[in-house]
Amino acid sequence: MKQTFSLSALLLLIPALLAFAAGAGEAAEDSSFDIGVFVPGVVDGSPTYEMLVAGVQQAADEVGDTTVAVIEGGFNQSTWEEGMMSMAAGGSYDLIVTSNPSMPEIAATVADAVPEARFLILDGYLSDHPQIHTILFNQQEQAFLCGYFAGLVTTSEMSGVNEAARVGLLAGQEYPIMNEVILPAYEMGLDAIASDGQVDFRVLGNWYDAGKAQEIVADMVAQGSDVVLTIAGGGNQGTISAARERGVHVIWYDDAGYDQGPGVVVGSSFVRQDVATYEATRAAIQGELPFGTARILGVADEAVSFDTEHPVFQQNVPAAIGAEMEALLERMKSGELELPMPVPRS
Ligand code: RBF
Repeated sequence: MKQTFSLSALLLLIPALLAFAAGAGEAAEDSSFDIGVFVPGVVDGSPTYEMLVAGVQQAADEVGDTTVAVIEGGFNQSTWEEGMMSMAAGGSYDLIVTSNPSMPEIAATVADAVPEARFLILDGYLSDHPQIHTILFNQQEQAFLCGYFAGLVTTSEMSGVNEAARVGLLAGQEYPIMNEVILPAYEMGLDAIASDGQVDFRVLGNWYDAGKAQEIVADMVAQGSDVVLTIAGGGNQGTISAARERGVHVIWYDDAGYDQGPGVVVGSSFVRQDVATYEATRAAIQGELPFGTARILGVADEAVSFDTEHPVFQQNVPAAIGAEMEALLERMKSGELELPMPVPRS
């Protein structure tokens, strides 16, 4: 059973719910295992959240006697802590699942107020809270793969490619992992192919405005970018439109996004957020998730990769570039090229 709620209705209930916080453990008393998924944003258009919900749902379907409620927190980030608090204090959920690097800190505050609550957080890191388990992906590897691919494209004979080794990165917003890991690793990957390469880094300012994304990317192309990595949620559709109009190329990030814009999205890294969520949710239902610990998964765990097998990739990208990407993945898997994910600061 799956239900989707909006956050605003829940927020009205917070004072009453907090009064009953002591009863939060009661969810465990009925026979079903009840899961609440808190989506910090909206599901549609953000591959990271689509995979989160799919992973939880798959675990629930397989194990049985499990309910799933999806609550979309929306784009006003200042309301997320209240939203999580109302979910936890209501005591209806045996497990709250959420995702993004800002959520561990929010969940820790909520967990301290509601000691019975348990949290599984994807795409975040917190190693020492006894009510929280986190799973982070090695974005140093992932963004390096994208930068390396951008370098191969911008120095290729592919259509729409100019002389300058200039490539783009559009981010929904700035945050520590974006500024300190993704952007530098993307630059490092580009540098490995084109030492004179340059990254044009732009920020959309939200995770939904495809119209504004289209304008920004059009300007990036006018300034010489011939391939753009897009990490902007619903804004990604604007990146695709601008690139299609101007005959340049897009790199997708969280899931294998070739079908989003066949022929425009020419390369895609991906993380197995769906698989990691599925496995961890299943473990939680079975009482086996190690709360109080944090994991980082990467290329060697087959949790981060670059999809060179999709027919759209093979049609649009010269075979030599595909071979270079496969060789790079091999070097990462074997440990010849080590790109450890820095443990994020809180
Ligand atoms: N990524 C999305 O695709 N959609 C979002 O709505 C979204 N919201 C975010 C909000 C915050 C506060 C932060 C720190 C990150 C957000 N991300 C979002 C980025 C996401 O966590 C992840 O870094 C990227 O998807 C790259 O893997």
